Amino acid sequence: MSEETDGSGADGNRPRLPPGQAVRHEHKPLHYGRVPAFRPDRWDFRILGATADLGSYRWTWPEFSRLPRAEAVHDFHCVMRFSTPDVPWGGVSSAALVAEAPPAPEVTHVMAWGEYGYSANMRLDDFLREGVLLATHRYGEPLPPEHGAPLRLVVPHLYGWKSVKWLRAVEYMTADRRGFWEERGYHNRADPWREQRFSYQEEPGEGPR
Ligand SMILES: Nc1nc2c(c(=O)[nH]1)N[C@H]1C(S)=C(S)[C@@H](COP(=O)(O)O)O[C@H]1N2
Ligand SMILES: [Mo]
Repeated sequence: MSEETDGSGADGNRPRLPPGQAVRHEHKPLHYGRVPAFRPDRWDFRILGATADLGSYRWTWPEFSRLPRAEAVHDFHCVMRFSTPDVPWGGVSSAALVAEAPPAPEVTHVMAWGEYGYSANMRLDDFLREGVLLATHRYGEPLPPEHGAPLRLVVPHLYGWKSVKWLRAVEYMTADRRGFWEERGYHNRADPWREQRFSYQEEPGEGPR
């Protein structure tokens, strides 16, 4: 499991699961809306917003497939109170991608954009956390369509809704803005170790107004 998460006890004896979670091994797909079809000739991935050179960046599927590869094994925590232990992912690390498309110094947050306008916001340091992947593979196989093919974000130290499936863009932002579920009552930060499930739990400074 990830050792990167916040909330470890001072004694280091952190429980295996965040509070209020139960193990579920099957990792049944969970999402809002339809599963989009992947058309490689029409697919692209973009980095938009406040880049250092003010331009936007675009990768076709063959171009994205040539980026340096990374692998990581993480527990996956859904806000619906189940956790799937030890999911192996393969893809491109967020750090490797950001190195190709540097953000302006003012960038504090990113918005991850999926197909059909699904989105999730997070702090830049959460996006760049060790272990965060733009994943193309899971359990050594290409992602199944319902789990986000061809590309999904994996942010294992935050609740699962931040791990945007069918990822198409990352927007660099100079201020925080709520994504799809964050606008609908879910917590802006979503740290499972602090049980940050709902927006009413937000402390001052944990979310935009
Ligand atoms: N595009 C998109 N990504 C999404 C979702 C969604 O509805 N749409 N649901 C999120 C939620 S709530 C969870 S728990 C995970 C589930 O990932 P899985 O279906 O691969 O288990 O995907 C996340 N990514
Ligand atoms: Mo979820």
